[in-house]
Amino acid sequence: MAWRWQLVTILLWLPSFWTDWSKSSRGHVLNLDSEVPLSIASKEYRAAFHFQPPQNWINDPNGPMLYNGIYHLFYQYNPYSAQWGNITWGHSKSIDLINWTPLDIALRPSDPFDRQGCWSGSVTILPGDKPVILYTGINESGHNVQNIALPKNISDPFLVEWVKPSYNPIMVAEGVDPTQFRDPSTCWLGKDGLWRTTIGAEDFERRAKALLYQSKDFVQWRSAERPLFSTNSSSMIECIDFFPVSAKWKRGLDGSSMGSKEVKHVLKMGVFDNSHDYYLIGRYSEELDVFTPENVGEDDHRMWLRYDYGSFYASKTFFDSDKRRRVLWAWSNESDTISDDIVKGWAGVLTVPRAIWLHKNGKQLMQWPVRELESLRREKIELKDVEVSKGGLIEIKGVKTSQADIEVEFELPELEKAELVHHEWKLDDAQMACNEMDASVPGSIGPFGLLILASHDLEEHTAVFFRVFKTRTDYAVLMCSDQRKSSLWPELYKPVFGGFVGMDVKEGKISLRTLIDHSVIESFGDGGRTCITARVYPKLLLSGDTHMYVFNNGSETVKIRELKAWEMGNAQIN
Ligand code: DQQ
Repeated sequence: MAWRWQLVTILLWLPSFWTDWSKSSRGHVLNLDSEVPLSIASKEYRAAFHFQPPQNWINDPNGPMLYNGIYHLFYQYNPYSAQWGNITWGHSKSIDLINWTPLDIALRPSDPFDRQGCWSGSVTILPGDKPVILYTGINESGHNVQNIALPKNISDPFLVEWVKPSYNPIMVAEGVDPTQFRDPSTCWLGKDGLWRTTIGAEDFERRAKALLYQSKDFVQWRSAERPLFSTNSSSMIECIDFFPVSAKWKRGLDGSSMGSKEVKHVLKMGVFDNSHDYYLIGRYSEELDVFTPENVGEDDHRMWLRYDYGSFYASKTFFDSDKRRRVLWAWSNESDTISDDIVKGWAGVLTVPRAIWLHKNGKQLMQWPVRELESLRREKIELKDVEVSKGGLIEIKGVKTSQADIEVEFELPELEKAELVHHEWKLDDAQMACNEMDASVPGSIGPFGLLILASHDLEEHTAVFFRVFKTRTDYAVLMCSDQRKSSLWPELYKPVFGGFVGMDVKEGKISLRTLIDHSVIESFGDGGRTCITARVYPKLLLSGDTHMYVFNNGSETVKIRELKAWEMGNAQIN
């Protein structure tokens, strides 16, 4: 691979770049070859290395597993349209988590117990290497019931066909709203020989419950005396994921690992009302069969942690026993309109597979794209020790910036210079803080970061950046992904996302990795401590003239200690 140093263009900061974009034309861009007007339906918005089906609608990842050396991924899929509906389980296989081959649909609505849809669920591999699917069926009355499906031919290396035994459903709602009872988790085995699964539900007082079910044989299931967890702070919770993490090692644990001081548990819940995935870290008592979170108010979900502060929902992990790691996927929805999706003929992507582990502080999870993704890295450019002073804008040239992987480490100036936070709300609500203090609002240490998928005049750009504050007792680092100027197409959802990076800023540095894949911008702050995924549709993708800049709009100089940017190749996806 050619490793080369690139010249950088240092431009002056022009404040008008930030303000004048809205005056520009909103007309179609002409493709000079064909003279056909290009539109938001252009294939330029499809991803090159994020998982998506060849066409139509995808939502939740379901039942990821490694079976006989092959990774399988199932997903909520509408085979007929780019809108949610007619939900089946799509199925693909891979040997590296990056390149995927489509297989036949694994589950389709077919029986009274799933006539109206085969909704989310999980795979558990039973002793003797027997994979089993548990999934939610929507029955003829529109109720959520839990079903089982088994491979038709266990010696088929790709497990293409799945059968639904006639004894389905195996669990029906008891004491909870039968229309809000779904998404069985991967099962774990207790010391008592009973299998367990947890299922999200809403009771008649509109309180969320992670119900617990137990079974000796995977056929007869009974509801446990108590839920695994319940909370007043949310109504329905979806796609629960419950898994052990090592408090000592970065490596992942099998779902049934329990019973040691070094094992903590993660309970991840999708809050239906706001489509955010939250998680709690705590202890699972095998004796009582309950999960108790550590250090966090159970009854205020705004205090819970998030894997990702952007467009990221219905995530699911699995234990990769080959590489001894836990791998996470999530659904990232489009932020254009449904009518755009129908014209495009597709909607939804999955985030890149991320390894996930407990930070050594025991208080939060860390995430990082699996190493296999690096096989797609092509041309590389590097920068070292470049100062970016107030108003500095440095163009990163030499790689195709619409399909790239960028890692940058910033060296911070004296922390004493950080702005003092006067208004406490700024520390409560990161999204609000990013909203009020966008990249054009000057600060002291920051805003600094990347302008991504930017036009040369910055009329279009997505800003991913940091700002450091001084609080009464410490420092706080804010990470933002601001999509408000991401596109000149009208009628798109262009939110601002933000999260605090609970890092020790006294070390004097902060890193950012961003994966840019056409309409996907997936960012990892401080080595994967705070992540934000955004969906954007810049018009300039159609002309191919995309730019990327490092910027600093704070009064204090920050230094790019090292920046590496790789152009990314195309994965073979479905
Ligand atoms: N999506 C599925 C449900 C799940 C929801 C339906 C979460 O099973 O609760 O497609 O996105």
